[in-house]
Amino acid sequence: MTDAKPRYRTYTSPAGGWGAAAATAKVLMEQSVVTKGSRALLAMNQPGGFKCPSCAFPDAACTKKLEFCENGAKALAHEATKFRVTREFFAAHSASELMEQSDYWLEMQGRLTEPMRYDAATDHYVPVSWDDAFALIGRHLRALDSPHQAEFYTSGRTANETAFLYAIFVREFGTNNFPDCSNMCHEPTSRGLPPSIGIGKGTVVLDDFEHAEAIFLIGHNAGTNAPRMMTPLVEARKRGVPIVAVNPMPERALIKFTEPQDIVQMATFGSTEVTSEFVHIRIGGDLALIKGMMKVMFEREAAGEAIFDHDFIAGHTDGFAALQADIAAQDWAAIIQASGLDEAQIRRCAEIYIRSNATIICYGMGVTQHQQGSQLVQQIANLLLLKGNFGKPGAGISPIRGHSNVQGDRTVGIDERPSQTYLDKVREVFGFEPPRDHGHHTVESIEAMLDGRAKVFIGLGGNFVRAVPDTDRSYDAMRQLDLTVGIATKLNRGHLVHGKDALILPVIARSERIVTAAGEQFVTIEDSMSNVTASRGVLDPASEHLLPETEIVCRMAIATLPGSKVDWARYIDDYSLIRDKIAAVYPAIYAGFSERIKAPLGFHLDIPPRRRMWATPNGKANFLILPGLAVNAPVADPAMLRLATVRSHDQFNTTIYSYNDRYRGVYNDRMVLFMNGDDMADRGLAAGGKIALETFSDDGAVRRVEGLTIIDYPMSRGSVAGYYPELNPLLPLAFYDKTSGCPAAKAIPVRVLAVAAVD
Ligand SMILES: Nc1nc2c(c(=O)[nH]1)N[C@H]1C(S)=C(S)[C@@H](COP(=O)(O)OP(=O)(O)OC[C@H]3O[C@@H](n4cnc5c(=O)[nH]c(N)nc54)[C@H](O)[C@@H]3O)O[C@H]1N2
Ligand SMILES: Nc1nc2c(c(=O)[nH]1)N[C@H]1C(S)=C(S)[C@@H](COP(=O)(O)OP(=O)(O)OC[C@H]3O[C@@H](n4cnc5c(=O)[nH]c(N)nc54)[C@H](O)[C@@H]3O)O[C@H]1N2
Ligand SMILES: [Mo]
Repeated sequence: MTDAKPRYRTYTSPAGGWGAAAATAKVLMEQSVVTKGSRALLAMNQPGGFKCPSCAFPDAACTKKLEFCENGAKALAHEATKFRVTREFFAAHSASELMEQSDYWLEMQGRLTEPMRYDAATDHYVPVSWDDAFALIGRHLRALDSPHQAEFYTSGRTANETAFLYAIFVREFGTNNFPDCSNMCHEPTSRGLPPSIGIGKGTVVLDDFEHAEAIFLIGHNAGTNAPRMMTPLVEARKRGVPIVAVNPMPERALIKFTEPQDIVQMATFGSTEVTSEFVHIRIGGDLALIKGMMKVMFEREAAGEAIFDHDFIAGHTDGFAALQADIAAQDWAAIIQASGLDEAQIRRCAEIYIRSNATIICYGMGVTQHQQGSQLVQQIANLLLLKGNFGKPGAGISPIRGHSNVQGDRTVGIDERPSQTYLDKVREVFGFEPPRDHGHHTVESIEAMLDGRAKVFIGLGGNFVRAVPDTDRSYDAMRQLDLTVGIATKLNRGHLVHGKDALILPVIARSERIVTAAGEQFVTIEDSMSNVTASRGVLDPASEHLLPETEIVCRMAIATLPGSKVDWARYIDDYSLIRDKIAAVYPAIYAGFSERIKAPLGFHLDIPPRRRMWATPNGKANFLILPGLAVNAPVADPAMLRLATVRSHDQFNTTIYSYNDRYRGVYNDRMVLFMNGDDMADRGLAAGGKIALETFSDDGAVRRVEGLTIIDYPMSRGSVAGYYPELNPLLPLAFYDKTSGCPAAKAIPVRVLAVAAVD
C-alpha cells in the first residue's frame, strides 16, 4: 500500500477530543449516511431508542447529553451504511473469489439483503427462499445421529429475547452445545467468580464511580473499547481519585484524554491526565503484582497497623489463613522478575489501595485471556475482599464486558454448562426434558468438528472462524461440516469458510425497527453492570427481505421440531410473551419483567454481593489460591516473547473499520508487531524491519505468520503485541484456560523468525 503519510508516528495529542469528533464525521461520510446516521445517533442509548451495538458499558442514567462515543458512531455508521450486498453481487463473485478478499473489503460491501444458499456446482451463493432455508436446516438437524453433532454458536449482540428462545430451541432439540463469544472473552469472570463471591458478574454500578476513592484498571483499553467509560474515569480523576492503569502498552487514552462532550475542554484544547499511576506490567505479570501488593499489606499488618477489614473477613469470608500462607511463600525477587516492575512501584500501588476506603477494580481481556484467566480473576477478588470492598458504595469488582449483550445472553441460558435449577425450570415451564450433560464450549466445538463428531454449525451472529484460535485448523474444521449457517448483518469470512451446504441468513439490525403482525416490537439487553434496558430501533430495515433474529430462531425450531411442546409461532409476533417466559424461568431476578421494563431506564438485576450475600456452597466469600506467580505455561527458551493479540482503535472484533490505529500511531497497516527497543536490539532488529513470528507449541504443528513490520513501541520487556484476528493463526487451540475454556490470546509464546532487510 502506498501512502504519502508515514505509516508510524507517535500520537502526541490527548485521546478523545477533536480527533474523536473528526473520526465520527469521517465514518458517517464513508458509509454515506451523514443525515440518516446523525439522526439515528440522537436516539442511541436514549430512553425510547436503541442500545448502542458496540460495547456493553452502561449509559449514564438519563443525562440530557448525547450518549455515544466515536466507536459507537462507527458501529452505527457501518450498520446504517448505504451499501448493499445483493444477489447480483453474489452472481458476480464466486465464494472462492470472495475468499481472496480482505476482512475489511468484505465488511465494506455493506448490508446483506436476502437469504442465500451455497451452490457447490457453481461455487456461488444463490438466492433461496426463507421457507426453503428453514426446511434445509430442519432436514440437516433431523438427519443427525445425535443432537450433540450440532454446534449452536451465539455472538453477544443477540438480544435477550432471541437468546432465551435459541437456548430453549437447542435444548428441546437435545443438546447443550453452546459455544459462544463469551467463551473467548469474559468466561473466566463467569466461571471464576461464582466460587469466589457467588455470582459470575461484576458488583459495581455506574454510581459507584462517583464514590470510589481509588480505581484500578487492569488489562483494559477503555479509550478504544469502552470509550463511554472515559467519562466516569475523567470525572473521578478531576475529583482527585487515584487511577492506576496496569498494562504492557501505555494506551493513549489512559494517559491523557479530552472529553469530546466537555465543551470547555474541547474549546480550550484542554485534557485530563487520566492515570495517576501507570504500571507497565509484563504480559502475565498481574498475578505477581497482586501478590506483591498483598505482601505489602501483610507486612504492614504484621508491623501492627490495621490494614485489613477484619470484621468483614471474619464475618463474610473463608480461606484467609491459606491466602496468608500463599503470600508468605512469595519472595520479592520472584515478584519483581515475574511482574517486570520495581518493588517501589508495587509498594506505591499497595499504598494507594491501603489508603482508599472504597476501591473499584475494573479489568478486561488483559486479565481473562490467559491460561489461568479464571484464577487470575479470583486473585482480584481476593485483593478486594481483604479490605471489604464489596457491598459498600464506591467499591467492587468490575469486569468490562465486550459485546453489548454478551452478559445478558449468558443470563438467559446461553451456557454449555447450565445449572440444574435452570434446567428444572425449563422442564416446568416448557414441558420437555432438557439434556443434563454438559455441552461444548468454543474450543471443544472445534475439536468436535476436527474429529468428525460435529456435522452442523449454526452461528447466531458473529464471525466464528475469524474469532477462534488456530485459524488454519479451524478453517479445516468448518470445511468438514455438512451444513454451516451464518445469521448475520454483514458478509464475513465465516460465510466463505463453509460446510458442504451453507446458508447466509440476513437479519434486521439493532438500530432498525422490528414490526410484526402484533405491531412494533422492542428487545432488551443487559449491560456490563447488570442493567436491563429496552432497545427499539429507529431506522428502516436495510432490505425488505430481512427477518428479525427472533423469528429466525422460531422458524428454525418449527422446521426442526415437528412435535415441539413450545408454541413457537406465538413468539414470532409478540415479544412480551417471551419476556413472560423469561420471568417464569428466572423468577428470582426477572419476576414482573414485562412491567418493570416499562421504566424508561429499565431495571437492575439483583447482585447479591452488593448486599454482602454470598451464593456459594459455604455461604461465604472465599479466598481462592493460585499458587506461585506464573499464569501461563513457562517456555524455557530465552528467545521467547509473550504476544498479546489486541484490538486497534478502528475495529470491532473481526470487523475492520480501517487500517489505522490512531492512538498507537499506526496508519494503513495492520500487519505490525509492537516491540520494545531493547528487545529489538537484543535480536538485532530495527524499526520497520520485516519479520515472521512462530509459536512455541508442543504438538508438532508449525504456526507461523509472515510479513509483519516491527514498530519500536514502549512495550514492557519481553512482551510484544499485534492485531487480532490477523495473528490468530499463532494461537494453538490447546492453549486455553481449563476452568473456563477461554483461549490465552494475550500470552502466546512466540519467537521472531526470518529477518529481512529494512524496507
Ligand atoms: N471499538 C471497539 N470496542 C470494543 C471491541 C472492539 O473490538 N472495538 N470489542 C468488544 C469486546 S467483544 C471486548 S471483549 C472488549 C475488549 O476490550 P479490552 O479488554 O480492552 O480488549 P483488548 O484490546 O483485546 O486488550 C485489552 C488490553 O489488555 C492489555 N494486555 C495485554 N496483555 C496483558 C497482560 O498480561 N496484563 C495486563 N494487565 N494487560 C494486558 C493490552 O495492552 C490492551 O490494552 O471491548 C469491546 N468493545
Ligand atoms: N486472538 C484473539 N482472538 C479473539 C480475541 C482476542 O482478543 N484475540 N477476542 C475474543 C473476543 S473477546 C470475542 S467477544 C470474540 C468475538 O467473536 P464474534 O462475536 O464471533 O465476532 P464479531 O467480530 O463481533 O462478529 C462480527 C459479525 O457479526 C455480525 N453481526 C453484527 N451485528 C449483528 C446483529 O445485530 N445480528 C447478527 N445476527 N449478526 C450481527 C456481522 O455479520 C459481523 O460480520 O473474538 C475472540 N477472539
Ligand atoms: Mo469479547
